[in-house]
Amino acid sequence: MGREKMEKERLLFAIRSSIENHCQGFYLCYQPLVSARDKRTIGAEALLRWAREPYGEIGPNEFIPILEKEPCFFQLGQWILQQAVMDGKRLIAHDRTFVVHVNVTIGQFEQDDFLEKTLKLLQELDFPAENLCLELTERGEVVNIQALGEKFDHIRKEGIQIALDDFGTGTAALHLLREWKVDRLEIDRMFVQNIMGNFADQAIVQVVIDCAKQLGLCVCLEGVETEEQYRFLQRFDVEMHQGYYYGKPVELNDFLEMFL
Ligand code: G
Ligand code: MN
Repeated sequence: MGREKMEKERLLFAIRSSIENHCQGFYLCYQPLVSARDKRTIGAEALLRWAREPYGEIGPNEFIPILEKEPCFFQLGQWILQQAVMDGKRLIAHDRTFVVHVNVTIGQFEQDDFLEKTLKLLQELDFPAENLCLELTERGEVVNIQALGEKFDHIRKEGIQIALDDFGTGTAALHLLREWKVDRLEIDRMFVQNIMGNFADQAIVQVVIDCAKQLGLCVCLEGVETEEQYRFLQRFDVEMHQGYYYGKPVELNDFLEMFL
């Protein structure tokens, strides 16, 4: 085994042990979701972090794609939801319409008892379903589109919102809008990054927004980084923005102080 691969294995071993040890070492950061019109913070996306010496702070992109197929991942997924809802209690205390966004993998959605467990959590923590939005990333392959669509229907019937994350980067993006009813679309930052100088990006973003509007979905533009982008993006009629221009992910106490 090469040195790099060995180090990766060691890191994954440490992360698995963390999960088995009541998810010690994991914590959540929150990034603001703002109203595109007045920059008011109207929600937050919970983003997972893991930190331990000597590895330092590790972001989810380094381990979720590898761990998400393993049984231990469901424990972590459940921990994330529980932690985000607990933190969410403090967030909605400042603003009753505040929405907490949590990333959920296809595998988690597909678990038979996912909805049941989520509703139990909301009930136990006395957290309104309307203040929770579950984001599905397009990264993974959806095997049974119809079954997942029915899952979404059940989830939404309970008042929980569903968002399609990183929209436009998957393999069947537009086709999924035909199959599923969801509440929000988050247009991936790859279309926003260079939008000011790129006519194709402008055209694509406009088409997706038009489509979302006709289907009655809320749209969020991801990855807004500068004042110039913010001004340029005003030409698009969307509800929400997210990006470093408004705020980077920070821990809950900092979030409360900085954005609410
Ligand atoms: O796709 P998703 O919504 O899960 O993306 C969240 C990720 O994107 C986080 O890792 C966050 O740090 C990153 N991110 C959020 N805003 C920006 C931004 O303005 N620029 C860049 N480069 N990354 C961002
Ligand atoms: Mn997300």
